[in-house]
Amino acid sequence: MQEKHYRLLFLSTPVGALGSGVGGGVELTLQNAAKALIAKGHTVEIVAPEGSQTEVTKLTQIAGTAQISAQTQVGTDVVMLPQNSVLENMWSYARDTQHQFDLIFNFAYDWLPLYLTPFLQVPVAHWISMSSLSPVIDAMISKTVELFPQAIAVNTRACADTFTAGDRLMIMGKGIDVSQYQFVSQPNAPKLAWVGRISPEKGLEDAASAAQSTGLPLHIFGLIQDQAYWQQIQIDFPKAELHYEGFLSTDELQMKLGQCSALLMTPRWIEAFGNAAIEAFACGVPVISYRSGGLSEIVRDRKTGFLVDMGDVDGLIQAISQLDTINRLACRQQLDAEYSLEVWGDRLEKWFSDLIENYSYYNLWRKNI
Ligand code: HBI
Repeated sequence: MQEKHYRLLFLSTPVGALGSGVGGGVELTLQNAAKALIAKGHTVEIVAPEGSQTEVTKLTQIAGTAQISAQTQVGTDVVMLPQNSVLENMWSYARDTQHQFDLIFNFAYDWLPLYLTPFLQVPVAHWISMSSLSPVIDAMISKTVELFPQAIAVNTRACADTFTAGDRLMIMGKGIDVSQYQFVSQPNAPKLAWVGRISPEKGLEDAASAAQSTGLPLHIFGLIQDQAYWQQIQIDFPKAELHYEGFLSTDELQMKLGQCSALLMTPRWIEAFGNAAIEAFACGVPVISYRSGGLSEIVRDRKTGFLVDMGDVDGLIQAISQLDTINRLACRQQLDAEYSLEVWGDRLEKWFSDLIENYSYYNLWRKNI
């Protein structure tokens, strides 16, 4: 079979600069997807808002006003674009340069990129990085996948099932660069970790409550997206020993995460995937998580951590008391087997190959209608 060499254009989330943490998990997803495909001989250019940074590959920065975060638009059936929208400007760039690429890979969770799919002359693949939040985007996902079957991917089956067109979305899983994470067989002192954007849908208050009850320190990693929410948690749990560590680079995060006894994941929404869970596994850290979204498919209950009913803080405390029954090596082994960049890269390459090969057929068909 002749070696494939695709030229790929990646469009990052328009809510914030790549590397700022505002884009949450999708920033890591995008950079790992680029790494995985470059490792297989393809070329990738990343387009992202001004102020972005990456060491992975060529980066084109686009000026404009950041997009409103979809979490603030839950349940709405309107689409909003600010004046001089960076999302609009990123897609103008894609329109003007599309013929230099075999495929465009969109990471924005927005209506516009979906709607524009049939207007481009090259295939557009979409990564939907969160569960269904708004009917207007959900409807546009259905219309787009109707026109372009296989063009839209999500992390997990649980995430797909939140969309009307869930059965037609590609389940792509996730991969991380395993070589960036050091396995720690025995932490130096008992402590808990929590990783994520500090925002109400992530349920940090439950982790603080469990820390207060067990007397274990809780190390918190991630961007403070909602300052008032963070202040309130410190007021509500005065006896919890909370250490805010900031939004760290992957290397700094894994260094500190590896020294923790467990990672608590307490989402109050359907967690699309939970990058932090596989990063914890890479360091040998068991995950105690609510049964939410993709996390139910990642954490093996009683083997690589514990699954607890959403909101059940007593369940979190119970699981913390049973951590010594978990073999930390099993966590790393699950990661190596299921979430390596090689495994994920093969899956992404196959997906793109199908879209690119079918697309020429689709174009022929379209010209004949
Ligand atoms: N909101 N409108 C919009 N567009 C995005 O791409 C987006 C978002 N909110 C959150 C977000 N992306 C990422 O933090 C998640 O995809 C992980």
